[in-house]
Amino acid sequence: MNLITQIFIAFLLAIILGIIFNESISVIAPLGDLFLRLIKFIIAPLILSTLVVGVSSTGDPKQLGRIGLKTISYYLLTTAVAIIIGLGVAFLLSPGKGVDVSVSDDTAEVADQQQQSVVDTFLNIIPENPFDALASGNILQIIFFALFIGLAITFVGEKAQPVYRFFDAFAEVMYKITAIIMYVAPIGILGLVAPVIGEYGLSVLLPLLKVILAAVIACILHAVLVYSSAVKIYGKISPLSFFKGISPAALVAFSTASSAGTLPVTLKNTQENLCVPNKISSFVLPLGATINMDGTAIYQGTAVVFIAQFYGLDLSFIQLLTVVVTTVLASIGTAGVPGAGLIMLTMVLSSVNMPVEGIALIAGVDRILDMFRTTLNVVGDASATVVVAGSEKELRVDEPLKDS
Ligand code: DAS
Repeated sequence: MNLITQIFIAFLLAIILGIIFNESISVIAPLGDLFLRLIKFIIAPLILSTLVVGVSSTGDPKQLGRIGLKTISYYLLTTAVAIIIGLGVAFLLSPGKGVDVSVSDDTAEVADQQQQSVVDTFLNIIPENPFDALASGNILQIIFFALFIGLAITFVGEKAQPVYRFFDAFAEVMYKITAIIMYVAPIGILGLVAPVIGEYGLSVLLPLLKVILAAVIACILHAVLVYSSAVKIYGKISPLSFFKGISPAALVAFSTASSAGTLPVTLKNTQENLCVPNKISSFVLPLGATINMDGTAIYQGTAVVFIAQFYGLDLSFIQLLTVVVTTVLASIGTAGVPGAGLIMLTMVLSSVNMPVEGIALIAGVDRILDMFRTTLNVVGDASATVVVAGSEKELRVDEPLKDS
C-alpha cells in the first residue's frame, strides 16, 4: 500500500477515533508531537542545502531574477483573489447574523501580540548572524543566506565546486532523511488529528458552523477556480493529477496546521509527484511557506464579515478595500506556524476600526479553521512551483506521476 493511501486511511481513522473516544483520545497526542518534531528538525538544513544547490545549479542570475519576480507576483495576486473570494462567500452566507456564541477569554495575549510592520519584515530578512538564523529556524533569513551562497558559488566558478558538491551531497542526505521520516507520517497524522476531533465536540462547533463552512467553501472555490486553472494553463498538467500529487503534503498541513512544518513534505511531493525541478521548488516553497497565505487571507475575509455582522456593523467599500490590501501585506509578515492567522486578524480588524475583541468569538475554534487555511496555504505554494516551472519550460511533464 503506497504512502498516499496509508495517510488517507490514518486520517479517516483519526476522525473516527476522535468521535468515538472524545477527549480521552488525547492519550495518542505524543505520536503527533513525535512526527511534528521529526519534520521540524530537518526544515533548516533541508532548506539551506536544497536552496544553495537550486540557486547555484541555475547558474543564470537573470533566470533567478525571473523566477523570483514570477513567484512573488503569483503569490500577491492569488492572495488578493483569495481575500475577495473569502469576503464574497462570507457575505453570501452571512455567518455572523443571529449567531449565539459565548466570548472565549483566552485571547487577550493574541490581541497584545505584536505584528511586524511590512518594512520590519523586509529588514528582518537579512540575518545578523546566519548560524543564529539556522539555529532559530528563521526561514526568510535562511533563504537570504542560501541565495547569497548559491549566487556566490555561481560567480566564483570552478574554485567553488567543492562547496557546491558539499551542499549537493548534503541535500541528497536531507532528502533521504525526509523520506525516512515520511514512513512515520500515517502514525503522526493519527496522533495529530484524533485529539483535535476529540476535543471539539458539536456543542463548540455548531454555533460557529456557518463561519467554518464559509471559510471551507471559499477555500475549495479558490483551489478549484484559481489553482486548477493556473496549473492547467502554465503547467499543462490536469488539476486532478496536481491535487493527487500534493495530497500527502495537504494532509500533513491539515494535521499540523503549519506550512513551515509541512515544507519537507511539500518539497518531496512537488519534486517527485509534480516533476518540479529542485532549483525552482527549493526557492518557491520556503518563500511561500512564510509569505504566501491564501487560506489565511480567506479566513481573514470570512472572520471580518462574521465579526462585523455579529456586532451589527456595516462594512463600507473603502473598508473592504482596506481589508484586501491589509491582508495581502500582512500575509507577508505572518509566519507559517499554528495560529499565525489569528494574530494577523487583530491587525486586519484594527485597520478597519472593527472591535479587535471580536477575535474572541472564533478563537475557540481557531485550530479547526487553521487546519483548513494551512492546507490551502500549502496547496497554493505548490501551485506556484508548477506555474513558475511551467512558465520557465522546466517542468519534466513527460515523467509519470510517482505514487510516493
Ligand atoms: N497556520 C498558518 C500556516 O502554517 C496559517 C494561519 O495560522 O493562518 O500557514
